[in-house]
Amino acid sequence: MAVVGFGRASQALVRYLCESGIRVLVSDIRNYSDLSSKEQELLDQCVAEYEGGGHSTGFLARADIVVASPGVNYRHSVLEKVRQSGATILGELALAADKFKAPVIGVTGTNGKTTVTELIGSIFKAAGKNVFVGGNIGTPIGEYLLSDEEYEAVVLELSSFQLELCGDFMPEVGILLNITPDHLDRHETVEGYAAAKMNMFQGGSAKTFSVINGDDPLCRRFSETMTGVEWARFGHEDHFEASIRGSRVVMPDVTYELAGSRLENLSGLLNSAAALLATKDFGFEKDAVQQALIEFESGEHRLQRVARYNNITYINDSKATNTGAVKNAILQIGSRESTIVLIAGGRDKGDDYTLLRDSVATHVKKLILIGEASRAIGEVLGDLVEVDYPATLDEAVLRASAACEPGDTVLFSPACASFDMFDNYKERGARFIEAVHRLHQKKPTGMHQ
Ligand code: UMA
Repeated sequence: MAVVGFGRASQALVRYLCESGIRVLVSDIRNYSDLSSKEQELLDQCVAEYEGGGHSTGFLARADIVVASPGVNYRHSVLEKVRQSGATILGELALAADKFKAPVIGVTGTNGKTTVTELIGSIFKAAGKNVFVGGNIGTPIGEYLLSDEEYEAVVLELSSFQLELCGDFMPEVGILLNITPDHLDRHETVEGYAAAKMNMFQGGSAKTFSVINGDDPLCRRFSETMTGVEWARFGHEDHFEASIRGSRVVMPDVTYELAGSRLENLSGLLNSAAALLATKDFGFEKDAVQQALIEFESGEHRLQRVARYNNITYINDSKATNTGAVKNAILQIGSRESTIVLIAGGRDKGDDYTLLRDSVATHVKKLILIGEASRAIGEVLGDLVEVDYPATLDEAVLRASAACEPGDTVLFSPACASFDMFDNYKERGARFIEAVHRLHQKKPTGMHQ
């Protein structure tokens, strides 16, 4: 077996394959000397041969099964040739498909995946269940395969990259939260992107309890192309199986109240309705579930309130790597009547920035654009508001702060990937937080919104 890409997901998988006595070849664009000592040690212990500096047909065609890491495009010309030579190309999910020993809940969609995955995990824990929470959220699926724990459920955040090559994977519960264009540099069209996500529902209702956002136009459009799937819907219509009414989520037998919780906002209510629908048949006590909702804290880098200095609020939304997420953030903050100075930009993913025009025109007074995509974003939105192009994130925070009046909000919500300037969105968010506090020469307070 060969593994292409030696990142976090593949390293866990390689350890699992090695423990299972399978001979593995690994290919990565990084040279052996560029790997960390821990990675080198894993290769030395577990891997038959390593190809560094790129992928070659000659090396990979020696395997009958080739597992592509989530970040490796399966349309890569070398993988194409390897497939033509007779090898099977799989993703980690396809390999794990028949190895789950507990019900699997798969969570996909463009935005909110991490929150819903965490929330479902919290509901299981509040009900006293031992649950594995992993996937795109950061704990690789391979860690589940390696574990001896007796989990009672497996909750997986699943990206379009993972679902593109998911083979026969069919979860007991599948959730589609929303679809807005994302990762078009990889999937090329929104149809291609949605098709990858729809792979999770291939088993239809016979196997998978299929949960979908009934409010979302693209979810509706693409779900109609799936035959044999009976969808349970959440959203704002009274006849949906989980219906949002004010601050409540109403289901046929039970109602949950979210007033006063951190989930009491548009995306929080939708995310809660999805999680409640997905967990409704596990027989949990209402009080335990209600408590999990009220106590839920959303993670870092997602609409994270960093500080308020001189009556200016600073919000870190570094996890917003597409226009759908940024639009949500703008609307959420704008609905509190605060005018926004938006810092955005980074590495372009083929997103359509025109989707931000309405929300920017209504709520944003200045755009501060950084990174590789700055000029492209400026071209699309520059006629609506004043635009500035600083060279660094520190400079962006300084200029955003200077453009604010008391009551305004500095929102860092990039609409792009981070990899042009940072290692990942977490480092990017941490650097934003540092820059905010440095500007005001105070220590981070760790405030959360
Ligand atoms: N590489 C190659 N050839 C390529 C591309 C990459 O050899 O053509 C190598 C790189 O040199 C590197 C490795 O592949 O050594 C990286 O592998 P990877 O990109 O698959 O990333 P992992 O470190 O394995 O992390 C992956 C997910 N990354 C992606 O999907 C890009 C992580 O999601 C996930 O948390 C992790 O597995 C654990 O399951 C991150 C992500 O950005 C958060 N996801 C995207 C998103 O949320 O938008 C989908």
